[in-house]
Parts: sequence; structure tokens; C-alpha cells
Amino acid sequence: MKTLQEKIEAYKKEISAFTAADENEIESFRIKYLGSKGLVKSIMSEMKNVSPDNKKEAGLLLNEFKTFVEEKFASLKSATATVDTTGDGKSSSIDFSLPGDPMPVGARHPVVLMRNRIVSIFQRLGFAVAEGPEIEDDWHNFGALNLPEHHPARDMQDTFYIQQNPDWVLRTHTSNVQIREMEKASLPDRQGKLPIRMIMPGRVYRNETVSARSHCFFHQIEGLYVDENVSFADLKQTLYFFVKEMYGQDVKVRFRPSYFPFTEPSAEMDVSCFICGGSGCNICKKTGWVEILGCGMVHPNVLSNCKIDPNKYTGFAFGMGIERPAMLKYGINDIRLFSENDIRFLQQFTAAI
Ligand code: 2NL
Repeated sequence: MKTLQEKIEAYKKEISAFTAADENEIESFRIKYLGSKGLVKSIMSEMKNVSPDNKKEAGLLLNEFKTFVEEKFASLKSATATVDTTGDGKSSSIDFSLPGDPMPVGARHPVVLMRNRIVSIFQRLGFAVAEGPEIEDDWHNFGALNLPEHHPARDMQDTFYIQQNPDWVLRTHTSNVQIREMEKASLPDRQGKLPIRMIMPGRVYRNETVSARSHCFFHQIEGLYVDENVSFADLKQTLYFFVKEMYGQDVKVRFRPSYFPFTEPSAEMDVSCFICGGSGCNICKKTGWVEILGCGMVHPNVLSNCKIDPNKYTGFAFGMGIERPAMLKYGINDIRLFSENDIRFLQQFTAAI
């Protein structure tokens, strides 16, 4: 007959080799070894057959065996951690040793990359980002901006009108957001919200034939600064800082007088061609200059339309497209690529900053 010691050694081997695939098998283990009719209980009962001389030694042996089985049970439980994954109070088992699902790394869209570059430069100058609706009423898209009733920009040829409501359009620029911000700032309880120093990035729509060079929707960033004593010198200095951060400290800049109904005076800003450095190429049409934005002092009518007193406050505004600088920077030759969602195009920008 096997001695108690031999029996325990044999059980220990069996128990050491035991593995459990799930909670049910752990429970079977518990019942088999630690249950009220389990092995530990029954082996303990053998104490009564041990001679008085060996009782002390056998007691130690059995206690040590019991601890051994309990520790094995604890380690089985912790290896198959139980987590309440559904929140219903019931736990389900998760095998943390399984390999994880691969997580594909996406790429940022080139329009977003260019937008972020522009936005972060103005943020460093204290401009906050503002957004607004893409479906807009006539007042916020045209009227408040001093665009007269019969201005060509309002033409059906250029603007998408919403069929159900002829007062609604797809915004043709992001200026609607500036109008809304100025209106908000001028509310009686919001007087303290001036000055406004904001940039408005967003998607805009024009009823144009889609081609490699133009699309019926594209993206813009506009900027607005309204306060007491804002001058054209402030406008120039802000934009000088922007282009130097954007195109390098050596870039040359020129302002040309221009016309927008919502600014007076108005100007367009060119930078020396960053492709050929000014010696003349296809991008600058051999002029050495590339037009990058339009700007001006906010027209007094626009301020009064938004209930801001033009005798107390002045402001400057500017606007630029995002697609064209992105096309130049990343060497993209067709504007339609931006919205076709061709994965071969999009995944090329993973590493681009
Ligand atoms: C361009 C020119 C410009 C503005 C946008 C603006 C907005 C308000 C008041 C006055 Cl609410 N001006 N925006 C001003 C000058 C030029 O955009 O070429 N954009 C692509």
C-alpha cells in the first residue's frame, strides 16, 4: 500500500500538470479537489488511520498539500482573468495571451495637413478657430457682407441654392462664420467679447464645372481681427509673419490693390514663386510671383450690419484657399484627387507633416 507521502506526491504531479481552457474547467478543478466531497477533504480524513507517532508529520504534510491545491486554484483563476465586458454584472473570460487585432494606421488628408499648418501659425498669433454652418441663409452669406442685390456672386451660375427654401444657399465662402461671430460679440450682454481675433477654416461650394483645376467644393481659411485702432499696418505685419512662417524667412512679398465688396481698401498678396525662386516657371506663369490671398480692412457697412459701431471699431480680414497651396506643396496636379478617396492617393501622406 502506498504511503500517504507517496499518494500526495502523485496528486501533486497530476495537479501541477493541470491546465484549464475556461471557467468551467476551473470550476471542475475546484469541485474535484477542494469541494466538500473533494480530494483534499477525503485525504484529510485519512488522518484517523495514521498512528499517533506519525500524526504530527502527517498533519504538516496534509496542510502543505491543501495550501498547494489552493494556490494552484488561485493561479488558474488569475490566468483566465474574468472581466465584466457587457456591463450586465456577469463576467466573461478573456484570454489576454491571444495576439491582438492589427490596427491599421491611417493617413491625414493633404487638405487637413495644409489646413493644420496654416491654422497653427495663426494660433501662435492669438487667433482662435471658429466654425459655422455650411447651409446658410442669404443674409449671412451675402447680405451682411455688403454684396448688393444684383452682384454676380449671387448668380445661380455661381451659387448652389437649396430647392426647398430659396433663402438658403450652400455657403460660397467661410465669411458667414465671421458675420455670426461679429453678431454674437455685439449682443448687449456680449459687449466684452470684442476684440475678435479668429480664423475660420471650412468647406465652401461654388457652382462650377469640375475640372483638374477647379471643383464645385473646396476649402478656405479666412481670418478676422476687430478691435479699436486696428490698422492696415497690423494687417500687413500679421500677413508678413504668416508667409515667412509658411514659405521661409527669405520669401519676398508684394501687395496689389484689389476690390472686394466686404473690404475697403482691399488688396491681394503675392509671394515670390517658391517653385522657381522668382526666375520664372509654369506655376508662376513666368512672372516670378504667386498669388496666395486676398485681404483688406472690413467695410464699415459690414461692421454696422453686425451692430458693431464702425466709428469706434475697425478690423482687417483676409481669405485664402487651401487646395492650391496643398497642390503646390505635395505636387498634386488634379484637384479632383482630393475628393475621390482613392486609397493609393490618400496613403501617400502617412509621413507628411
Ligand atoms: C480670397 C479673398 C477675402 C475676406 C475674404 C471678409 C470677411 C468679413 C468681412 C470682410 Cl466677415 N472680409 N473676408 C476679406 C478679404 C478677402 O478672401 O481670395 N479668398 C479665397
